[in-house]
Amino acid sequence: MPQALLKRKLTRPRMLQLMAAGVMAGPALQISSTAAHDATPVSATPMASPVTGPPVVRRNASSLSSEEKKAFTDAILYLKATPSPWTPGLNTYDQFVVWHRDAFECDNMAAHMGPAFFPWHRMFVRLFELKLQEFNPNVTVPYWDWTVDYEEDSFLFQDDFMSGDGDPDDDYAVKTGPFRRDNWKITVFDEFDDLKHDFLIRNIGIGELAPDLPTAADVERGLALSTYDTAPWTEVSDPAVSFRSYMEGWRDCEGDTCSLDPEDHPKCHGSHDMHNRVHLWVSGEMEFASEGGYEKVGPFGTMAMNSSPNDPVFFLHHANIDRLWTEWMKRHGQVYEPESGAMHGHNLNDAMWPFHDIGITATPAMMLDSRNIGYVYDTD
Ligand SMILES: [Cu+2]
Repeated sequence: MPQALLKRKLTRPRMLQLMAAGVMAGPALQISSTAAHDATPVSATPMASPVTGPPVVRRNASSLSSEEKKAFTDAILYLKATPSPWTPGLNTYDQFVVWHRDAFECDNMAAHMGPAFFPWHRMFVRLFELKLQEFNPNVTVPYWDWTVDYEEDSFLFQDDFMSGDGDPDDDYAVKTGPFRRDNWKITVFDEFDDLKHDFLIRNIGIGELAPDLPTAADVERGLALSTYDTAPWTEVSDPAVSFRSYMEGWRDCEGDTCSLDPEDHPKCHGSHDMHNRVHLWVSGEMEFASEGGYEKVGPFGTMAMNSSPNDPVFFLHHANIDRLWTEWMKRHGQVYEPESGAMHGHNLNDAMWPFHDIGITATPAMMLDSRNIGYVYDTD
C-alpha cells in the first residue's frame, strides 16, 4: 500500500452501483450467501445484535498445528473459488481486494491516513473471517507477530502455510505452496500497475525502504503514547504524539497528499515505519523489464500495492496490527478521537464505507471492543 506514495490515482467513481446489486439482507454480520440473489435493498442494521455465542479466539500463527494451517489456507482458497455475494462477476476473496484498493481513492480515503485506520481494518478483517468461517467454522485469522518471527524463512513463509519467497529469475513469482502461481490467480490490480502480473510477487526482506521489521522496542514506543490521534487527523499527524499515526507508519509527509492535481503526488520523505514497513518488507524491491525495454525498479511486490490483500499474508499482518490496537486500549482505555473534524468516515460515529453500502453499519465507536463483533485474541 505505500505504493500510494509513488503515484496515487485520483478521482474515480466508487463501486456503489456495482455493489448495490448485492445488498446484504438480514442483520449485520449474518452474512448470507443468498444475498446476491436478493435484489431488494435493505436498510442498514446496527451492529449491536448479531453476534451470538462466545467470541472466537484469534491465535498466534506460530501456535497453529499443520492441520490448522491447512484449514486456514484451504478456507482462503475456497473464498477465491466462491462468488462474491456483493458484486456480480467477482469472487469473494477478490471482493476484499477491490474494497481495500478503492478505499485509497482520493475522494474516498476510507481506511488509511486517518484515525479510522484501526477500526476500518478491524471490520474488514472480521468480515473476511466470517466468510472463512462459512467454509470452516473452526477457522479464525491468526496473527503474525513480526517482532518475534522476523526471519524471511520463518514458519510463516513455508509451503505448508503462506507460501515462500518469489523467484528472482521469474519475475519474483511465488511458485510453491498453496499460493503458487498455478493455484492463485490475481485478478484485481492497481490502476497504475502496468505490469499486471497475475501471480503473487514477493522479494522478502530485500530493499532499502524496509530492510528489516519493526522490533518489540518499536512497538513498545507506540503503545506508550497516551494519545490515540491528533489533528489534522491525517498522514501528517505527529507520530511522536499520535498512536495511530505512529503505528500506521507514514513519515515526514507534507502538504495535501490527496490533491486532485495529477502532478501533485503525495510527498512523504521519511522512512516507512511500523505497519507500512511490514508491507514493504514482504514486498521487497525489484527490477522488472518492462515492455518499453527499460527497467522498472521499486517496491512492486504485491504487498506494496493498494491491492495488497492479494497477498493473503496481509490478513495475518493486519490481525497483529489489530491486536496491538487492543493492547493499546488495555493501557489507555477505549478512547477514540475525533468526534468530528476528520475526513468523512474517520469520525467517532461516522458509518464507514464500504460496510454501510452492504447493509452493515460499522462506526469507529462500534469497533472499540472486539467482543462486540465476536472475537478476542489469545493475548487478551
Ligand atoms: Cu490497509
